Amino acid sequence: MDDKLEQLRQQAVETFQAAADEEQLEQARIEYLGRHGQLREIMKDLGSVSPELRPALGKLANQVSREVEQAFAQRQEQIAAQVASQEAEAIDVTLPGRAPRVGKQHPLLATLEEMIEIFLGLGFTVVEGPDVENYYYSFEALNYPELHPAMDEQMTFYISDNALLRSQTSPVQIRVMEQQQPPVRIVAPGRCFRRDTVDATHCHTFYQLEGLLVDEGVTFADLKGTLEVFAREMFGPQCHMRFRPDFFPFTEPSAEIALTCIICGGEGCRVCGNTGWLEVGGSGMVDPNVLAGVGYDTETYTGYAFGVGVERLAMLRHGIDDIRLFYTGDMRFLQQF
Ligand code: 2NL
Repeated sequence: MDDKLEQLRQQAVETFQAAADEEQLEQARIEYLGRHGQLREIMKDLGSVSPELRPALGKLANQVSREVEQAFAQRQEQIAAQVASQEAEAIDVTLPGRAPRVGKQHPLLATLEEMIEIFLGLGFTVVEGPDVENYYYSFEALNYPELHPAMDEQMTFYISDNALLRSQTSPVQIRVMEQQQPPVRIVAPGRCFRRDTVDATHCHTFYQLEGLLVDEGVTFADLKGTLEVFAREMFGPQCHMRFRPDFFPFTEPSAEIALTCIICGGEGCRVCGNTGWLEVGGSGMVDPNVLAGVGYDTETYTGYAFGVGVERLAMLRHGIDDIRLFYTGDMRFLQQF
């Protein structure tokens, strides 16, 4: 009887521990602890044991019974915990997928790259330079007179007496000319800064694309022809450029550049103020003083230059009426492109 109980204890504990799931555990419970289970069977035999041996055997039987029940309860807990953690980790493959948020190019940069692409096709190379410039490259090399309002703190951000945020990308082009003799055929894209009051069409920080071509025999006709090609490439064959006299210290003669209003096709509308034209920048023949300043022979070389506002073109391209939308980072605006 002792041996039987001992054997039962061992077998039952092992079987419970080996049960892989609730079903196997239940089978084992019926086998050992059930109403017709092995433990009950042995207990029944207890009645036929002699009275002297009965108390000791009874005690052992109770102890075995407790241990076997404990082993069952322990395994039951373990399996329950396993099931719970599996359920928590379960992946419902029938759920619709979560689309990852994919970023895309900002409309301003997309416009700038489109512009650059056109000038690359026309044989220009791209040059870049620092946002922070000194007085010489910002004004002196560009033939500004000694006291010009553009140099005033009212219009330019100064970091120190001789360090300021560039208000156009021309300094980059001056640096290139200092480094090489003509022919020069470059575009200089980049961020520029002016102390403008922010409104629907002005921002203190904006993008500009400047172009410069210096060679023998360059004329104003080359400038007009090149920009006309640019306008058509950018906005289609119906788009043309208009040149009107203007003034810049660094070009002579100078011309304002306007595009056929692409909103109304030149008919006249609210956006173009009924003129059929939209101003997008300035241009002209590089002033001989600028060429001489970088050491070019002004008897041999002439050049043209232009500067176009990137925001202006992006606004026209997409029919955007407020420049500030480019800079607020509002996803509702950006997701439209
Ligand atoms: C505008 C006007 C312009 C230039 C930029 C230039 C550069 C050099 C020499 C001469 Cl290195 N000119 N750049 C010329 C004419 C106009 O920009 O309204 N920009 C938005």
